[in-house]
Amino acid sequence: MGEVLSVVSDALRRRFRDAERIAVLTGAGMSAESGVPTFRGGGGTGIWEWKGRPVTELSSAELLAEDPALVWEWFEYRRGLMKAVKPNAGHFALAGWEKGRDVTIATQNIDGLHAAAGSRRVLEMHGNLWRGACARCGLRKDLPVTPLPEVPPHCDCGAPLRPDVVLFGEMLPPGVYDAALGAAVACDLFFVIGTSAVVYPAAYLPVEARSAGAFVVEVNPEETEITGRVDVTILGKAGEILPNLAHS
Ligand code: BJW
Ligand code: ZN
Repeated sequence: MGEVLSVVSDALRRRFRDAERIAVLTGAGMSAESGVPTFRGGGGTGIWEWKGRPVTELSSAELLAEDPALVWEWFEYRRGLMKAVKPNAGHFALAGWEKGRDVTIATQNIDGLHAAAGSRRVLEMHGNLWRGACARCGLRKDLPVTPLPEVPPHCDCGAPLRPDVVLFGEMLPPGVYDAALGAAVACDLFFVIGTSAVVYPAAYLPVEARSAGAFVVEVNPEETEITGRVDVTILGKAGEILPNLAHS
């Protein structure tokens, strides 16, 4: 079991200062301070629900096949929620880390807030809420507005689009996990931020990074599934902890 801290230690700041390659895995908690709801409520209080259905059902390949209009309605609701949100101090801190070093962010989030904060190497493992994808011709199409003029929106080839998001039980986009794994095993310092670390294959990344010799730091207000398998857990909010790491 690693160390559990409630503030950033000087030893960690030194490690941060000396790190040349940093890899980061982020989850829904990264955007919580921007006002984006997380999936699994704090303290095991249950899973995000909408219209009486849990997110595991709403964001499933089965429901998309059965009732695409309902799945689009759920995504339009989410897009409405996200429309007004902005990156928080945590996103901006990560973007600032890129100065003079190699930083890769593998995010499970579909909100686009890392790119909005200025991070350049962002691997979106679970897709993007602001895009649709065509099952017929493979086109990915930006859908930047909500409400959409037609639901479901259509591809240039005429087929209906689906949200370009990785639903439960679906494969990640080709190559994205390999790219994230490559960054994880090549870094000296790995951060796992704002994720309950229960969804795979994302949750393998900190474990693989540590096996390959990286020092692994978790940032989360609560202990999680991964806490016992990292070097240090800092119990705190991303927007409060991350800006503090670079201060000497
Ligand atoms: C804060 C904070 C603050 C709060 N600051 N922190 C082993 C290997 C491979 C696959 C599997 C496997 N075992 C099981 C599977 C299957 C499945 C899976 O993992 N299931 C588990 C739930 C058991 N995985 C998959 O289906 C994946 N596909 C796959 O592996 O394909 C191969 C395959 C194909 C066919 C069959 C089998 C395998 C795909 C997973 C895609 C998940 N997609 C979702 C939904 C996206 C769509 C949508 O948004 O509607 O992605 S699930 C949902 O969970 C979402 C998230 O990205 C993901 C992770 O959640 P996250 O980010 O961790 O959020 P929370 O809410 O859980 O946690 C928030 C945390 O923040 C908490 O800890 C808070 O404390 C913290 N926090 N405020 C910092 N201010
Ligand atoms: Zn098409």
